[in-house]
Amino acid sequence: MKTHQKQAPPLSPEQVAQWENDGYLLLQGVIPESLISGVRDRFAHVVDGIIRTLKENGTIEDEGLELPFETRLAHVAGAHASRFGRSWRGEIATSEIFELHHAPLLVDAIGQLTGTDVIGHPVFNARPKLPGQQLTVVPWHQDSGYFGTVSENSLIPTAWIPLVPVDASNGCLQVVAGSHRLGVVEHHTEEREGRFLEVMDTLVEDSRVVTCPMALGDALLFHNLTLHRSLPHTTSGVIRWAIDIRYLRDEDHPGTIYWKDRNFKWVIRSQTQPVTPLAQWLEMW
Ligand SMILES: O=C(O)CCC(=O)C(=O)O
Repeated sequence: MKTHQKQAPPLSPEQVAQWENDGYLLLQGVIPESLISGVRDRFAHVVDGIIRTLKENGTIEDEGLELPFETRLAHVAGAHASRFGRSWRGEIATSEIFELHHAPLLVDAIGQLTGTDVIGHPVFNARPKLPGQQLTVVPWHQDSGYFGTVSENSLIPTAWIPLVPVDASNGCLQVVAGSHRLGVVEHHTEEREGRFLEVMDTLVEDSRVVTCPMALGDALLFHNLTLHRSLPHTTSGVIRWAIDIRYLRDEDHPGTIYWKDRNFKWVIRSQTQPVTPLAQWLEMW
């Protein structure tokens, strides 16, 4: 007689409770090495283009071709790197980022937390944080601060994935546990170089601030209402490379997508809807 073994859910009851109570969850070792190296290669390609542009317009002499991915942009482009922006999206909308959204253990976890088909969200960013760079120090905010109050009842989990090991000295994230219960709070545009949206410090309960050091292969999940920020990069040398991708509970509002009018939906895992193939996803960009 054939028996059907019930598959154990990917997240333990304790992990689900932590997500529900605290609005964030650190998943260790869920991103395969092959996906990380694919994304690193893609970013290295973008860095190559930046450095070639700087060389062609006479800003730099030495292209640093022998330097590793972790340091090349900082060593070669240094002070000029900020002019290429604080986060990249169009440049990295490629098969590697599509595949990263499909990392099986991540997709399992997202499916369990949303309780629906796994839907991709259109907003993702690659963020090189250079040593000492102010432009990329992201202040306290909720992602729904950007997506607007239409997203207040939506579930838009972010997976923040570092491409180098991170800790408090090189710009890891901090979250405020339980802040996802606050609703969308008021944000204003910061005075600093980044001009990011920021919430007043008075809304941040110090005793609930959690610093999140992470290893390669980890993903930090946080709710669209969870207050979070990234710390300054105070060491020298290695750039803090990270990527943030997002998912959406099926049928929820994705929020006001401020950078483009593209409320498109793409399906990552479903029993009932056709999943979006790579070619179609690439066309969305
Ligand atoms: O990577 C960072 O420095 C900030 C990330 C962030 O704020 C986000 O993913 O919403």
